[in-house]
Amino acid sequence: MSGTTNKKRRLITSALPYANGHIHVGHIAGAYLPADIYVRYLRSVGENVVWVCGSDEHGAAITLRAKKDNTTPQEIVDKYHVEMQDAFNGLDISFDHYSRTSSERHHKVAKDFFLKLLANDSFEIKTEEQYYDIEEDQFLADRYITGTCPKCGADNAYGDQCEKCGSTLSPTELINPKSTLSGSEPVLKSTTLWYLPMGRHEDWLRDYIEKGELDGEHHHNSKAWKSHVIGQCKSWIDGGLQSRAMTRDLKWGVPVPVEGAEGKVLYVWLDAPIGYITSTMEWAEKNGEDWKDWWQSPDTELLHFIGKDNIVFHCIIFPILLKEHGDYILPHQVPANEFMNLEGDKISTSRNWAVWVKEYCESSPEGSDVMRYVLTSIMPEQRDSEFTWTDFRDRVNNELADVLGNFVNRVIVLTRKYYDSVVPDSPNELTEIDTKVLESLAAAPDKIADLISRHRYREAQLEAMNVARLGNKYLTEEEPWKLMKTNPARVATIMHITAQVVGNLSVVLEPFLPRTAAKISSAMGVENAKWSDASTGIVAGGTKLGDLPILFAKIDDEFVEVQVAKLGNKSSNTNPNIMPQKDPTTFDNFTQMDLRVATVTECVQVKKADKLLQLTVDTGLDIRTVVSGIAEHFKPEEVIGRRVVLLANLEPRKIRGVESQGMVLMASTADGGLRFITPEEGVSPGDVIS
Ligand code: B3M
Ligand code: ZN
Repeated sequence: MSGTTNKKRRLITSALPYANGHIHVGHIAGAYLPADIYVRYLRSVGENVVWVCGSDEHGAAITLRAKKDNTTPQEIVDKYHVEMQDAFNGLDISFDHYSRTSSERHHKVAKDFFLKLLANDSFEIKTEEQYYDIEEDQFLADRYITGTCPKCGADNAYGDQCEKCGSTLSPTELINPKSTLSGSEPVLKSTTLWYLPMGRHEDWLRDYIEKGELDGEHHHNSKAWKSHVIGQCKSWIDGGLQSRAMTRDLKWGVPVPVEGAEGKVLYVWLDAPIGYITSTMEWAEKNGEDWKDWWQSPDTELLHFIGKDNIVFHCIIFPILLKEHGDYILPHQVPANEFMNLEGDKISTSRNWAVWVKEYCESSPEGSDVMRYVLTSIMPEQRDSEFTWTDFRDRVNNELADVLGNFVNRVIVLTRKYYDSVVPDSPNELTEIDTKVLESLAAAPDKIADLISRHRYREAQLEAMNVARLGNKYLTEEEPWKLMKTNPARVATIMHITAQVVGNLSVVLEPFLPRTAAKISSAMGVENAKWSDASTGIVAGGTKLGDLPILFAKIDDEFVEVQVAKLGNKSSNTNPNIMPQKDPTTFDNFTQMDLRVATVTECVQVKKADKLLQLTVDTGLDIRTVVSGIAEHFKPEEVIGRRVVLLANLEPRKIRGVESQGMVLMASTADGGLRFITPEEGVSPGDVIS
């Protein structure tokens, strides 16, 4: 990894995932697997590389989740900080350090950063009107406000964005705004905010982004930024960079370190990228390094692996913050990925339309490499892509099992059969075909390295698999099993060469399939091979090969069906007529309901209202009137005398001129019918239900 060298340093970051939910395959394909491949490759070539990450534990997403689950933000982040790491470990995502932004250390680092910007006059301080929820006694983050979209008229647009038409909004533009916390109408109240005037930075940013683009004109240049990244940045800058508030009126987050700023925290997109710095500090401390070498030295290249929704934060806002601070280097490359869809639809946490990594790894403990393989094969590098379980099955069966697994297995088995597992010595004579195979083999590591350096992981993996294809084809065409009696010297040549192919595979596949590569390298006796050891002489003649279990089990259709059936429904219930469960409520909310047994003593049709019956009920407390919308299902005479369940303390309301003092509970059946809920024998009016 490191040590004191004067070599160029590479600091790699992957987006700090919000600690408010589980990691799914879209996250992995976007920001973690490409970085893991890149870093494993750099380690193999002996580069000075460090890869940091951590949990993003602040922001409205966390508090909203805590609210929903009726718990505290701290409990939410503690839970997901652990569970997200389980997911990463399950797929052998090999961070050098994984941190968290709720730590004391990070709070200090983020506050110091903010104070330096304050001292540098980087902010504009403004007092303005913001939406405030009186019932909840707090200012409302953009995400806490919903209303009608002023652009397309859709309901439930958020304060910062309408998901229907994609427009960027500000909360005050919403029609009929509503607080998602209390449901009440928010009021405007004045507050002070620290703004980052981004407009000041347009000129140098344009140069900075363009430099990434110019580098891109040289086809084989690892500095080349992806065109979709450049495109997004340019359109932001061309649209004019607005000032953005770097503080929020919230209780959860890094407190604004200024006197009189109680109840204010740093904007999560200010504190989160600083989390990369804190994580590096922690790593450096453990490893006897100076973190400043990694953030403040021109010999360091900083690379951010992210998904496309984070581009503006990493290519525009964070560089501005680093520049304003003054001591830091700027990101060298931001190889953002686009999105991965799933079985014909967008991945969605709320609809459970996702493949959850922790769950997958727990149910398929041997499935890490195959999942990595498939995700890399369809990685959304230049455009959105799609994951399907049938494609997963086909790639595992036709590529991993039939090509890679089959080839490696044949080499091991034949060497055992013919030579008691001892690799024959290197041959004196080569045919034209042998020479061609060895030439292709010799060229492969450079080809793969070049593609990885340019963040073309799909193609790189394809080239690595082509090494197995090369070996497979060679073996199939040379048919050593037909020559053993007539030409044993030829067989020895073929088996020596195929051993070299397998030995190379253990090196070039390692970034993609680390577990498989480890199994192969151990069987081939090349455990500690580095990238530069991948050559046509990697496995010396005389090496005794070990055994190797079957590398990849084939996947059957039942597996596919089981996986697909998990999508979209949280329970095992697949009946589309069953209403999904509502959002969680609190025990307190429930105990506020006064549910009673009551008996219907009289019942008549409400005049001029086809749907309504007027019931007189004995509640044990009193005799009262209840209006119920059940006339289409029951005649009055069918209702008289029934014992029912009554919500007794529902606020009285007038319905068609009749005051209704409660609500009779009914079961809505899956076929659209209505049924009474009838208490058991032995229950009388006035009995409380709880
Ligand atoms: N937590 C957003 C996300 O998970 C955010 C990334 C922070 S990176 C500094 O998509
Ligand atoms: Zn809209």
